[in-house]
Amino acid sequence: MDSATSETPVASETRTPLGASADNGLKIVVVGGFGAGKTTMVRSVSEIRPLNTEETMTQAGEGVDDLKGVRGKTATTVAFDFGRITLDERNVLYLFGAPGQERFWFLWDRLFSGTLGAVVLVDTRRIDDSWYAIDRLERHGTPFIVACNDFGGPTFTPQQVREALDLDPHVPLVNCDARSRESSKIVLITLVEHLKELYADQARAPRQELV
Ligand SMILES: Nc1nc2c(ncn2[C@@H]2O[C@H](COP(=O)(O)OP(=O)(O)OP(=O)(O)O)[C@@H](O)[C@H]2O)c(=O)[nH]1
Ligand SMILES: [Mg+2]
Repeated sequence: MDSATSETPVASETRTPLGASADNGLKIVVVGGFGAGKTTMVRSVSEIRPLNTEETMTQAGEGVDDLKGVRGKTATTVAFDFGRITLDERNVLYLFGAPGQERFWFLWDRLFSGTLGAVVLVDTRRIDDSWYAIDRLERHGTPFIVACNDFGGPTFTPQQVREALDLDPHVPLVNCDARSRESSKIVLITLVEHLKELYADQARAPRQELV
């Protein structure tokens, strides 16, 4: 198999060194169905050259990998993607993109460990492919937001997407284009804001007295 894309240049030509005052690293994972755009998002938003573990898809995967809806895809993530984005002077997000194919799902538990929150990327042409990711995150107790990646397919109202995914009303839902750095940044900011609110709510919640 050819090792594909760790040499692929990032969107920004300049590399940003990690600031000396950055002392708070937050681990975020990008999950979702096969070919939903996870690698694309990590790649477009990372300020360092991202690590991608993509391999060329070969005939050996035929009959194993479900290529429905992703014909023409030539590479797939076989371990994880890794990138970094500085939020402010102190806070840095470390981004991990999960592999989307079922045969690599066993890696997800490891990826979730120590994760503060997750982005579920959804291709609305294949909404059902997102159920597994949402289910795993809910079971793991990892907070998440949902981002519908723009593949130019039919558009659905937020309400339709929420119903199809059976989403809790408190889970933020946004549209994005994973190829765009700005759009991907908005997704990550939405997640960070959501996490802040969750932690603020937890801090406000009355403590249960021990009897
Ligand atoms: N039109 C469009 N194409 C996109 C977008 N995001 C990703 N793609 C394309 O969709 C294909 C799959 O993207 P990947 O980033 O490899 O998807 P992935 O979720 O990492 O795939 P796996 O790791 O194999 O599960 C690539 O050819 C991308 O160029 C998007 O927002 N719009
Ligand atoms: Mg990938």
